[in-house]
This record gives sequence, structure tokens and C-alpha cells, in this order.
Amino acid sequence: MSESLERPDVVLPLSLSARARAAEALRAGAARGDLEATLGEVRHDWTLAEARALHDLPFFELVDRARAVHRQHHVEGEVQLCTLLSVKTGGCPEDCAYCPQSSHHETSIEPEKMLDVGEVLGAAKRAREAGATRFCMGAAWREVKEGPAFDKVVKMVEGVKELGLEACCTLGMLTPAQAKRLKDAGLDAYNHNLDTSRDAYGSIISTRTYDDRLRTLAAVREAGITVCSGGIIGMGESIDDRCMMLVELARMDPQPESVPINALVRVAGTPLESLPPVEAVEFVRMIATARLMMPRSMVRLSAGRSDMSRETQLLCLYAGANSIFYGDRLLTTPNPDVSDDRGLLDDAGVRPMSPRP
Ligand code: SAM
Ligand code: DTB
Ligand code: SF4
Repeated sequence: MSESLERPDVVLPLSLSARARAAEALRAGAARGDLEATLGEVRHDWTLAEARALHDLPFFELVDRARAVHRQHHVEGEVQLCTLLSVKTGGCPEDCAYCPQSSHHETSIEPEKMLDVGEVLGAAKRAREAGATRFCMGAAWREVKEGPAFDKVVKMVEGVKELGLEACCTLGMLTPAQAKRLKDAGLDAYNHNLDTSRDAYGSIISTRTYDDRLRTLAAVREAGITVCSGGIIGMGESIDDRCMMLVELARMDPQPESVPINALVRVAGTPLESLPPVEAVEFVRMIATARLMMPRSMVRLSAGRSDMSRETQLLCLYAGANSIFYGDRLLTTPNPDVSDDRGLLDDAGVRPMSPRP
């Protein structure tokens, strides 16, 4: 034993921390055992310790459990293809550290005028012909403002619904009255991400609060529109932050019908441009944990696929993701080519989901 370990002042903290670690391991073991008993149940009382116990399971065990829950609640070997379109690009007043469209950062994205309804419906029709069943329109807005721009969005939603597609929008903060108007236009889903944990949020965005986000989600739910909310990993957050974000989402009652999990797309000119990429195994852990905590939700393998191998993407689908963004662009950044995605799904024998009747 080294000299330092024999000194009473050192021995005590060391043995305490060893005991604490042993107790923690026991607690985690118990939590894992308990969690096995409720596998596949929709629960709204998740704790951080439980989320961590799942997230930190041996990788194969985590994926096995997630796969079992996935098969219990979802059609095997099927993936929904969703196409994104930025209907109003750039010049956003918010300071989201990850976002190329924020006017606070010097990126290559220049503000553009809003697309016309005809252009958007043309893109939606092409997306449908290419096999997408859901079309999501994004605007680089802090919030929706009443007026001609919102009137145009309402027309876009009506047109997308006439094409037989699921319609989703992501337009920033929304009031209950605006949510109601979108619902009346036929909107199926509204995307508004928590992005990260409440604790990490302040280091990523300062121009609106976590509670602002929750208020918008409440307005969406109240209007009878389904909720699409998830977040981004790879922004320098801890594993606890990732798990806490999932806890916030899973505690919602009802849980979000749709949970996009994005890997940060590191865009030049944003404050996060030099962060290291997300490890594949960490990304799959996040997908699998989301699947376990929100068994019935669509878990969407979202931004970041351009930097992932085919094998990583397949592992995500195996571990519980059942949707991808499909089309050569996300909002402003690249996405894998449609032909590559078709090849990947064909090679794996995964079927694109058919339109719902
Ligand atoms: N302005 C609206 C808002 O923030 O709610 C809608 C558009 S915003 C681009 C939608 C979501 O895209 C963000 O909440 C964020 O999760 C995701 N996102 C934006 N930039 C990203 C990036 N560089 N990498 C990964 N996800 C990103
Ligand atoms: C979501 O969670 N990811 C999508 C969608 N919801 C709107 C957006 C990803 C954007 C990635 C960066 C960009 O292309 O601008
Ligand atoms: Fe604006 Fe949305 Fe980008 Fe934030 S994420 S800067 S709100 S477009």
C-alpha cells in the first residue's frame, strides 16, 4: 500500500468513496431489476436515476431491451420517411448556439424571403412521390406573428393535407389561439424541441427560457395537435443532461407522440462548430433509452446522419428508431442522398411506412 493510503486523512475519504460507489452500484442494480419488471409500460414517473440505470446498461443488454419494447409497440421492419423544408430561412433573432440560422452567428446562411405556397406544395408533392408520408415545414422564427406570413403557413398546411401527407410545422413559440388555427387547418404535429436538460439549456440559448418551450408544448397539446419534441446531443452536455431531457419528455402526460433525437450538426460560424462528433455508441444509447422510456412514441433518427456510417444508422433503427428525415437537405444542412437512403433500407429489408388511410 502506498504511503498516502496509510495516512488516516486519506484512507477515510477513499474508503468512503468506495462504499458510496458500492452503494450506488447496488442501487443501480436494483433499479435495473425493477425496470425490467415494467419494461414496455408507458410511465410518467421516471427519475433521473432510472433513466441513467437504463442508459448505462451494458450496450447489448440495452439494445436487447429496447428492441423488445420496440417490437411490442411498433410494426417490425418499418420506418417512416419524413421530409423537411425550410419555408423561411435565416435571420432568426434567437441565439441558439447550435443553429446556423441565428443572426447572432456569422455562418454562410443568409436570410431569405419566405417561400410561396405554390413552391412549398410543389416540394411536398415531390416528397410524396419519393415515398415520404410526413412533411415538416420549418421557419427561422422566434415565434409566430399574426399576419400575412402566418396566413401563408395556414394555406401551406391545408395544401399539404390535401396531398394526403401528415403535416408538421416548426415555427417557434406559439400561442393557444395560433395553435387552434393550425389545428383547424389540419396540422397533425408541431415540432418544438426541449433541445437539452433544463440545467444545460442556459448555456445554449439565452433569448427564451425552458418554461417558454413548455408553454408552447402545452398550447400544442391543448389544441389537439400531436407533440413532436426531442433534442440534440453533442453540445457539450453531460450524460445526466441527456437523461434528464428524456425524463422531462417521458414525464409529460401524454408523452410526445414524436421524439426527434438529433446529433449536433457542427456548422462553421456557430459557437459549437469545434466540438467533437458524437460517438456512435453514445448516439445509439440515446435512441435506445428514448425507446424504453417512451415505448409508444415515434423515435426519430434526425439530424446528423450524414456523419454516421450505414451500420450506425441501422443500429439506431434496430434499437428503436422508426423514422428518418428523407431528402437531400434537412433545413439548411445536408442529409444523405435519397438514393443512398433507399439503398440502405433495401439492403436491410426495412420498408418505408405506407401512408395511413
Ligand atoms: N425556429 C424554430 C425553433 O427553434 O423551434 C424551428 C426551427 S429549429 C431549426 C428546429 C430544431 O432544429 C431546433 O430546435 C434544434 O433542435 C434543431 N437544430 C437546429 N440546428 C441544429 C443543428 N446544427 N444540429 C442539430 N439540430 C439542430
Ligand atoms: C428536429 O428535431 N430536427 C429537424 C426538425 N426537428 C425540424 C431540424 C434539424 C436541423 C438541422 C440543421 C439545419 O439543417 O439547419
Ligand atoms: Fe431560430 Fe430556431 Fe435556429 Fe433557434 S433553432 S436560432 S429559434 S431557427
